[in-house]
Amino acid sequence: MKRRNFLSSSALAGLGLGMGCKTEIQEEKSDAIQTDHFQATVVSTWNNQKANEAAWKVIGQQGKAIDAVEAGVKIPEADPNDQSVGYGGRPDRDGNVTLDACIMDETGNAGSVCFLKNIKHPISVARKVMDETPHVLLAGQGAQEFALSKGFETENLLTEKSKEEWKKWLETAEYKPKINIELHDTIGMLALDEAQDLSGACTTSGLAYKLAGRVGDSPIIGAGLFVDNEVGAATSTGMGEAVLKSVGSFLVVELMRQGKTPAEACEEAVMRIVRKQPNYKEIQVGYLAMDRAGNVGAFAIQPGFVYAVTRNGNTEVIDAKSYLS
Ligand code: SD4
Repeated sequence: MKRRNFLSSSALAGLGLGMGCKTEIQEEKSDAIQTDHFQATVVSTWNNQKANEAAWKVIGQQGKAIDAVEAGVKIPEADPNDQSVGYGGRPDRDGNVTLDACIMDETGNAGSVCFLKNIKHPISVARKVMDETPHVLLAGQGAQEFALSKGFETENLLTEKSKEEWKKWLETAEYKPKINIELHDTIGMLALDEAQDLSGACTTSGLAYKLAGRVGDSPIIGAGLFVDNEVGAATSTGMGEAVLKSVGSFLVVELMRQGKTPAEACEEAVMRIVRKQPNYKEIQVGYLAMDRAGNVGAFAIQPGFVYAVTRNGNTEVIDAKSYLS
């Protein structure tokens, strides 16, 4: 068929006018995973109980998952003692704290920022990118200018503690990210609300002492986070390069679409790294996933990855299984 004919007939079909039959969209079989029941749930990477509690405040009052995940991850973003996220995050090797974050809602809308400096809540800037621009990802100076135009204020995010540690690191300046230490505490959060809608958020200061300009998986839709309301959602933590190279969170969701449980999907996505990336023994990657019924699963390369699950207002911290022991 010539392109123009194809376009006009598909446009007609799109309007349902083609042959008096269903539209193409209606004809396409939905691959939504069927659920008899579901349970509103909040999950997040690492021991982020306080973040879960903040998210649950929204979910428990019949609020939306998208508002819950934003409220949740803002807790570690504002916490100076969390040195992997927001204020207090460890800097790059030039001493600049640069932040990455993304957010995705039940409709598939997404917003993200990367290489953002001096703004405490990158997740809220990402939300504004999603809600108030036609774009998905804003970077660096442009992201900061956008944030300022939306009323965010600049502030110094480098705390004395992170500054001192960075100065100590400069004495040797050996760049070897340490498993579960420097790769610890990035928050990826997934929430399922009482309307059975899923959303997710992910926010980080990235790898400590990274090269200036380095961006990891956390702000990249499909890598650090992916949400498909018909199937489930996934997020990651650890060595972002390994996740980027395998489009990890998208992979986890697609594996759930094919019938794997959240735990099985996370394990298979980890195995993809183990099979294809020769340095897997030296790195950590953890995946966390939830299906649209609220079932949760996780898997990591190395031991030590934990995640927090909240249901009915009660939070439990669980050890993820891992490939290496
Ligand atoms: C990154 N995935 O920038 C992040 C780091 C991380 O806990 O997860 N830290 O690669």
